[in-house]
Amino acid sequence: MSSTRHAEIAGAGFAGLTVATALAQRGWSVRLHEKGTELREQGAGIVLFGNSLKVLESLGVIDEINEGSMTPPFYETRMQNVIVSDEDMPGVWWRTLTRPFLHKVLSEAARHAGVEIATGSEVIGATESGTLRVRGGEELEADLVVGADGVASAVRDSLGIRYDRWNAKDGITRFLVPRRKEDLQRIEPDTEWDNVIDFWNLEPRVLRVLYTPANARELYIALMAPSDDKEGSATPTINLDVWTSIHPQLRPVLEEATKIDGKYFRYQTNRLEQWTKGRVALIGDAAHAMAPALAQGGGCAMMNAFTLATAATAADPADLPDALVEWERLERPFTERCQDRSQEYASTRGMSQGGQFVGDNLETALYDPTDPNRHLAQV
Ligand code: FAD
Ligand code: 5PR
Repeated sequence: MSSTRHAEIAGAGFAGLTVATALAQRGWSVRLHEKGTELREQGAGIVLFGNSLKVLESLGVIDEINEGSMTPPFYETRMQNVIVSDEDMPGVWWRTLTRPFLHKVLSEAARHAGVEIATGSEVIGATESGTLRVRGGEELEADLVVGADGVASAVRDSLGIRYDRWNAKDGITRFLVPRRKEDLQRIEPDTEWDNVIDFWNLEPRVLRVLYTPANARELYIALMAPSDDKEGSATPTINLDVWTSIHPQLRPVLEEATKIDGKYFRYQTNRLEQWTKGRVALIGDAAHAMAPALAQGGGCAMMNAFTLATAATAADPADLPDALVEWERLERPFTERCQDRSQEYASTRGMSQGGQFVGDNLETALYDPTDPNRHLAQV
């Protein structure tokens, strides 16, 4: 009889790839189902903090991540183009990068760890006894089933797990464009164009540009507007006249954005009654979608993916359902406090006052999911 434990995972986003790799590295046989016909991430840029960077370090990919990412000198916040804060976050590990790059590094790590990746494989549900159902009728049995299938999770909904949902009034359209640093410098020579710059504008209308250099060549820009602003939320092509009328110094990169089809996303927070049922665990946006204000949705997805893998590995296979309940009890409060803080910022637009990377707001960024003693003070 083989003692190898087996996991079936739905969804090859940052959560699914992380848990798959961490389990395979711990001796599990792992199959990862992705409904897309190829493995790829369509998003633009992402900011990661120590909590997820520690996970990437433990997965053995941090050197590669470092080579393809950067730490901007400051996280700058401007209101009506006046600087209200420049934060260098002493003691906080943070990197900016592109999503396609992070996805590629994680996909390669998963393959290297021996994860079997099934693309074009759509999961339609799961059962608490530990089966995953795939479109076409296949029922796959596993010791552990993971729903990492995003905000519209079929695994979650098939188990009848209920949840509350909050939508913010604002939403965002995101692009990856060339840096155009020399052109920007010609327009505003005194600006440090390697900074993250959060260009807030509330009057005469709410139009905000979050400017995030992701490496030497690529810039992530996120254009935020209320969902009832037809011009500000226009896609697939942004309204260049409207955006340059408020942010004229960003013209070179806004022009680049007009060449790309954009998609407007509204912020959403989901709170589930439970993250686990029997042998099934939910992670990432399937379990805890959050507003992006503190840039921790992906970070929490990766840290919960990693701690799920370590908790499941430490468990006696017969007691896995209890171990999952205990994992949720210990880990969930950290994510929920982050969700609450992010939701509060999103609904008050409080980030426009700057200075947010201090005190309790850094709890998630400073959390170390790879430290086995992390709960000693809490339990
Ligand atoms: P997803 O990325 O949604 O991946 C789910 C995967 O499952 C996809 O590949 C999908 O195709 C697949 N799938 C779905 N259904 C099925 C099915 N039925 N069967 C098989 N496969 C399926 N986070 C940060 O940490 N830092 C940031 O700076 C940041 N910025 C953000 C900005 C915005 C505007 C938004 C909206 C979010 C931001 N986030 C950020 C959050 C982050 O993007 C998400 O939390 C993270 O990508 C969630 O990862 P996931 O793997 O859970 O889900
Ligand atoms: N931070 C990041 C981000 O992408 C967004 C926000 C904050 C990295 C939105 O895209 O506040 O909306 C935000």
